Amino acid sequence: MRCVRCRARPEVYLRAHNAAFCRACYIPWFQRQVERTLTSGRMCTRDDQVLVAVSGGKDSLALWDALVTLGYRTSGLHVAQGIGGYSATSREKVERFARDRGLPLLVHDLADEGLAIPEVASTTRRAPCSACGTLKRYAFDRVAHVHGFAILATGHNLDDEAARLLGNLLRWQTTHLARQRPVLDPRHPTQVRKIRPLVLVSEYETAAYAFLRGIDYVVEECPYAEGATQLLYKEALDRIEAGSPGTKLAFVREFFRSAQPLFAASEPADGAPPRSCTRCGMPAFDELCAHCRLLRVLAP
Ligand code: Q46
Ligand code: ZN
Repeated sequence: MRCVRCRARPEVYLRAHNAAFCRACYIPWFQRQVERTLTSGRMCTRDDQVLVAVSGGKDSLALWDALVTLGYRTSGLHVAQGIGGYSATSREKVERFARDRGLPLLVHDLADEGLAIPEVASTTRRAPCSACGTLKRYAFDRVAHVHGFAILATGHNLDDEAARLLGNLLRWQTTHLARQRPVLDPRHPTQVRKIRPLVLVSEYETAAYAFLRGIDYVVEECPYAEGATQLLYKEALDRIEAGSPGTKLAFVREFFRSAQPLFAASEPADGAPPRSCTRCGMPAFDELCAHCRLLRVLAP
């Protein structure tokens, strides 16, 4: 097989698209996929200021790189989780990426607030990923709100989205299915629009892009990632994809196109909108938001 664009020797083979690309043609192909998702989902325009959540992994750094190359106005946000060497390396990669390209970066270090994930998890007896999810989501909204951003982009890719969809379907979580979409508009004055411009590019495609663009990203996984249920779903989907290339893309794309609107229509207005946390003013479904409830357990 030759590069489908220029017939040169290919470096990237995409079975899902029945295509191969040389380096020079793959990079713009990937960026076009991202641009298409941005425009078809009406995610943002080049006039918007987009805050990009960057963990230091390949997906978020590839996303930031693609957005900058496509001419979007961006700043990075790194939430450091205080997970030993993993967090230190992640922060270093993000800071170097921003510095080398002269891009603005905000760093929010949970350890500075006494909220390093390992300590929070052991004191509250919560699973580390559950505590991490609560603290990260809060930090994203809070930092974006305080710094006046209206849009937050995250690097969730097709594999993440497919695994999430499979998990939601296996348990028929209709409320979650109604809210699983690549653009989530704010439902509270302190919330920002959340966008996922990589939802239609696979983890392999993103890794190939990061590699060909020379992006230096953190390769090691978070030590708490192992054993997550999502990984089981990803493995199952990988096996299906190997036997039937393109299934993941069709699964997610057709869900967004046909099924998700039906779930959304059956859950009018996505349930009751959040109210304001009495302690911090951020979105809450109770008197306190999930973040402040966690703080109350830490310091009753
Ligand atoms: S960083 Fe946090 Fe992930 Fe680590 S503790 Fe779990 S949720 S696995 S994306
Ligand atoms: Zn609160």
